[in-house]
Amino acid sequence: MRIDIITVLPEMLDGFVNTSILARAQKKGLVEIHVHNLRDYTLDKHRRVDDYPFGGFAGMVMACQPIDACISALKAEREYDEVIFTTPDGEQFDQPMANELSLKRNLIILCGHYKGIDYRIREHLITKEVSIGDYVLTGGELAAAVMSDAIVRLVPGVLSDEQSALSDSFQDNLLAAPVYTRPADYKGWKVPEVLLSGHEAKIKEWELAQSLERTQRLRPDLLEEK
Ligand code: 6GU
Repeated sequence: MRIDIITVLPEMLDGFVNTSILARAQKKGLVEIHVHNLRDYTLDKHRRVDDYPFGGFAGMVMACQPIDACISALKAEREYDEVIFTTPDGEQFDQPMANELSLKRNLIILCGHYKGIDYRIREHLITKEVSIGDYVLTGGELAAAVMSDAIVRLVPGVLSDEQSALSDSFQDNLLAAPVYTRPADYKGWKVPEVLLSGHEAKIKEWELAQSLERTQRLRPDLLEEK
């Protein structure tokens, strides 16, 4: 899978893209993440990518030309399954959306900024508008990073144990059960006895009961849906 992220702040994404699981996934050849600086595509001699809004509103608006030029250059190289725009008024990103997007081949994520982008870009080039939650960020870079992380870890082979993505919180609308490691007794804080029993069926039963209890207590809304 390949993700192309278009941004005015590439340095915000560099660390993320070249660190940890994402870096390993790229080295293994499982995913490619390319970050594009929108300023490289502007025809403006001052490298500007935004302009004043028509109508005299406050704030700046990202102009059509650089965005169109960048997306067109990418599309000339390969077909894209989705051209995503990060915006607080988009569809709410969640685990089902991450699952769906992890099955795609090529994705573009355009990071929103300033007051917004010229609406014609949204009408003509964007295929999906996504928000990561009901709060406002200064730009779409963190949203693009959140989405890329959630998507890439689902690509087969990225996580060492594929089970570990399938047993995530949310994959079955249940929160995950607590986990523990050695020592079994730390300063008198004890690991639940059943986990030390070696009794596999009992452990599975405990795990499900914990998941249900935690979901009921912390996220009852997950049990109500559908
Ligand atoms: Cl995708 N962008 C911005 N700027 N703010 C957000 C968001 C996106 N999702 C939640 N808040």
